[in-house]
Formats: sequence, C-alpha cells, structure tokens
Amino acid sequence: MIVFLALGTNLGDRLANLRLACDFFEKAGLVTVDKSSVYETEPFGVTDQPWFLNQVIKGECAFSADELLSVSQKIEREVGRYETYKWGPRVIDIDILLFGDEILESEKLTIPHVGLADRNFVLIPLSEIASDFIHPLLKKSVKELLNECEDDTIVRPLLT
Ligand code: PH2
Ligand code: MG
Ligand code: MG
Repeated sequence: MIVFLALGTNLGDRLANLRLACDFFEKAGLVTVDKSSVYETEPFGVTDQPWFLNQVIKGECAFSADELLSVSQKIEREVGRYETYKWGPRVIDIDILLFGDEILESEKLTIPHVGLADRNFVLIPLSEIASDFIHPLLKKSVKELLNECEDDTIVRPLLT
C-alpha cells in the first residue's frame, strides 16, 4: 500500500527527530518512496508555542492501517514523545494522511486525516510530492485543495 505520513516536531533537536522517525520507519519495514523538503512552519491552532518542522513522507508498506497506526505510535515513543496537551508542543507527531485511496473511520483512526485539507503545514509539503493525488473523499487533487485552502499560517522551506 502507498501511504503518506505527516511528521511534525517543535521540541528538542527538530531535524534529528525527523531523521530518527524516518530511520525507525525503514527498520519497521516501510520503504520510503519519496520525501518532501523539510519546512519550518508557524504553529497552527495553538499559536503560543515554538515553530514546527514539518515533512511529508511517501511510503510503501504491507501493514494494515491499524498496524501502521501502532507502528507510528511506537515510533513516536521511541523518538521520545511525551504527553503535553492537545495541539501542544511535541518532540514528534506522526499522522497518517492517506492510506492508498481508502476511506476508513474507526474510534482510533480516520483516513484521510481530518485536518488534511485545512492546513498549509500539511498541504504544502504534500503538494511537493503528490500534487495530483486525488483526495478519496473530497475528490479533488492536493493541488486544488491547496489553492482553496484558507489557512494563512507561514510555511517556508527550512534553510540549512
Ligand atoms: N501540529 C499540531 C497543531 N499545530 N502546527 C504546525 N505548524 N505544525 C504541526 O505539525 C502542528 C501544528 C497538532 O498535531
Ligand atoms: Mg498532528
Ligand atoms: Mg498525531
């Protein structure tokens, strides 16, 4: 299955956290097909916190969606995530954006990710690597979703 994952971090060594998460995914059996650039992004939602680094990963894996969720949560712990508060600062956040073109709704997991179409920090990196991908529910391409998105928070490529 082709999957798209959103990584976000705003605590500690943010670049190292992204790299570590990618390494752990490879070890867990997810093949990285493509990666967006790393973006530095203004906090969305709860604004009084450090800026994030965000990146989107395109992977290929044999996991079910539930397995991918468990693997992602395990990797969040391995990278060092600890609980803060909803939308608060975090060492690493791993969200499943898309799982092929499947539509899934359970207590644990909603795919496509509910916030996908509302957030520059997701749409801009996603459009870099999958601008023509059609959102299975909204039936629009990522490019179209980005054009229509009303979020005005800043998302800029990280200068290294
Ligand atoms: N994640 C959130 C809340 N707000 N803002 C940015 N810029 N990047 C994030 O990854 C992010 C956020 C909750 O998951
Ligand atoms: Mg998130
Ligand atoms: Mg999350």
